Amino acid sequence: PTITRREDYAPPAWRIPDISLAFDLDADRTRVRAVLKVERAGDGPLVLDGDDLDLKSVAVDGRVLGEGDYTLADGKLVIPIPGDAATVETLVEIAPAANTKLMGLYASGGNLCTQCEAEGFRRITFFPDRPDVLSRYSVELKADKARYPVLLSNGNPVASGDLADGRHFARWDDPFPKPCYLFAVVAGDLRALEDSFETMSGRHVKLGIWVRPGDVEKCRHAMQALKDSMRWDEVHYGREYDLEVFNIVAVDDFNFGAMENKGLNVFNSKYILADAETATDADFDAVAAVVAHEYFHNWTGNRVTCRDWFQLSLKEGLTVFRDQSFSADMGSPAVKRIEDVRALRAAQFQEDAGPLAHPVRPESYIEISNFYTATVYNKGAEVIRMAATLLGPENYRKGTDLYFARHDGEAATVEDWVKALEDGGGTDFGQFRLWYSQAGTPSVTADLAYDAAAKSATLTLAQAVPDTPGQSKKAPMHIPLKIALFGRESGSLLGPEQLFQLRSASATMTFENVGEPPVLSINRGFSAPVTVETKRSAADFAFLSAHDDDPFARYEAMQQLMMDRLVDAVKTGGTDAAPLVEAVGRTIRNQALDHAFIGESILLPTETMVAERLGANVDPDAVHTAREGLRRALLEGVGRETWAALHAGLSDGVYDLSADGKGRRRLKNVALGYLFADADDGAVAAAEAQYQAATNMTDRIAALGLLVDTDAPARERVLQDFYERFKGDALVLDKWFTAQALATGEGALEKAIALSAHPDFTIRNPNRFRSLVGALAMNQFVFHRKDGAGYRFVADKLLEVDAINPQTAARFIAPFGRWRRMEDARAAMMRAELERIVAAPGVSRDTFEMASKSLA
Ligand code: B3K
Ligand code: ZN
Repeated sequence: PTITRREDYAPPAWRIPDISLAFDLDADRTRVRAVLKVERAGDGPLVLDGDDLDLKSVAVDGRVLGEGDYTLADGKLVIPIPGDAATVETLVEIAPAANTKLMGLYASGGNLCTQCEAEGFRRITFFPDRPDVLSRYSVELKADKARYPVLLSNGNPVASGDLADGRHFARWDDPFPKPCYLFAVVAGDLRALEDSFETMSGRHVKLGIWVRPGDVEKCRHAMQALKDSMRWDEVHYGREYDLEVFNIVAVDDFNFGAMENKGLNVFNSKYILADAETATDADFDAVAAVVAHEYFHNWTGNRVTCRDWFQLSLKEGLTVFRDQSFSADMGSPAVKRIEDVRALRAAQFQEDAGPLAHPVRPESYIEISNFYTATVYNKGAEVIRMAATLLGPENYRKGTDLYFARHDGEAATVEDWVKALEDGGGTDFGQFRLWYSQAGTPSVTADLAYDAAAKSATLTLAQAVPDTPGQSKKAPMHIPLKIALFGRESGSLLGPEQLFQLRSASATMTFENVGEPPVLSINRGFSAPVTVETKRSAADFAFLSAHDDDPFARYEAMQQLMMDRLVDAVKTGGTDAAPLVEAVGRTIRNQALDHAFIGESILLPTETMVAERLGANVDPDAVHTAREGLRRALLEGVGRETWAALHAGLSDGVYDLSADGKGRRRLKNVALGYLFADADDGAVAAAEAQYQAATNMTDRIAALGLLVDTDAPARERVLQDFYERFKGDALVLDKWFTAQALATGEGALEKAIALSAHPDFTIRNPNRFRSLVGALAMNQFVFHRKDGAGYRFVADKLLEVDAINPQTAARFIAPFGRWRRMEDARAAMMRAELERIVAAPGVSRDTFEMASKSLA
């Protein structure tokens, strides 16, 4: 397969300032007429990309070309054009209903919709499918009015009306030049939740969220999030919305979360539809975060777009940072930071430590769809967060203002972004740029020495960046570390927090007037995406978990305490949980802490996190045993009555979506989880009672998620009940599959495999596929079952879906890529599955790239 390299970038030879598209829409056969105004910008013929298009005719300046006048091979339509400008017209036919890749124009639930990023536009018409070709679009849609009463595209609506034979049309103009990956069309039987927004300059924008007729009421949370994001972007970045309308459409069949098409976002319905009965608190938060993310792309992605796909983090890292900041402002910043760091560690740290590690700005790819990764998105966001920390709020804002002023209407690079921050913020990011080019999670070691006589403390810091595929011998990074010392005796802060910039391989930092033995608090707020190794003891972590005033650091101390216990239990069978039990007990009794924070900090690290920490020769059974053992030790140690009282005290039946309401449910369900550690009759009864009495999905699914792990009769009762209640609701049925795929009890794998034959299971819907197969691959204990049956099942399903939808399939390679960390027998079986996948006849380039790199 061909490799695309960053260093090979060349500007386009032709500009296309204008394009008009006319669609004759039909699920089986859609005709697309494209008229391109082309202007020469370099040498050579006009080269247009096309994939799976049935070309009917090509004309240049009104003259229809014969077969000898152009060439069409390997997805390229090459048209020699003698002069410097021309009008090129093509007519193609496409088959949306047969499009199982869900890229280009496809059918979902009887409606038609598009997905073009990254390279889907070429499946709609012939065009230079690259983000640095920006055009003004004018679009005409024609379709049967009864089947497709709603016709939407980008930009502003300019005309609509009836045609003969029960058909109708709509015309849309988008005045803002855009790359083709932001193009969208939707046709279907949809209803809108409508609203409006007055922008900061007093313009009125018509808002619509389009869904199935029965789902309109489930769009209220998304609509509020949209209006909140529009205001937030004005206040925090000075960015105003620019069209007369903003539409969102929710579809059930979608390869990922959502898409920021100009003025017409298309969403996976999972990130729009929400009400108390069907969506958890986490679902509500995800809806708001994704709505905000896609809205924020209007400036970071659309008005300023990417020059080439190696610059992807320019829009994605920045937009993730913006949506994280928005969610923090709308809810609890401390809890949001904890959740974001947990997600980063679970996905990105693993990626950075494995065979698929790559820099935030990658150097090469086979298939760009494989690079929508946690590194590009989440580490990219951390890099911008560090830049903002180093600049401070005012200078960061000067930098972003300059970025928009300089690059509005352009296709920019990561370098343009960093330069704007430097020039606007008045700093030098020379060394800081390494965050974009060097892969791997830096590790920082910190050693604190105290001289009681001199009343001084010395902190010795050192950094190292691990080797990653294709990169070794790395230069030291520019790492902003927020640091503070606490007095062991007084329990209070010894001087203000400091921002230390670690820029060399090692450095020291001295603290004067330290009148008592200090305890180190480092990387507060998770100021840098690094791992920190210190010689701090269990007592130090217990101390910090009680005294640190930085919520993240306090959370982190408890997590370290737990992680150290778990690692010790796996390695030596050690069982001394006393300091941890004491710390957890103290935390849950602390009235000054909010419920959500307590819930997060007393949650045990996942089995996957423990495996990652062990690093090598992992036996997932031993990890499971150790973690379950610690869970029971906390049940007994803190006391069953304490957990039961905590659970009961928070079960007051009040439901609202305030931060406090969500926090109460969070802690209540964490308490139920501990009560369930030995799944005795009392715990099973409590969980079943909660399931039955639940007034909302958060409480109901939490109880179900515990009950699936028992073989008590309650298990089948609640599963059956849940199915009957929600079988008509695809998103909720996904939860039913997921809960079972995450179970770890007797015969869990056989039960999951049996579910793949359930009439409601299908590999055609990505959400459903992920709900079962994706969840199973995340279930470390079961996926890694000793006999290799988990690997076999996931690999079989992955290959099955690869034949129809490569993008969805390729995502499931990563769990196999962890083979190097496993004990020998499992490692060999995982490798064997990867080899089978690489050698499978007809394997997609998406899956081939991921699997072959995972073997290396
Ligand atoms: N930009 C899209 C992601 C497209 C993924 C293509 N494989 C959604 C987002 O990040 O906002
Ligand atoms: Zn995005």
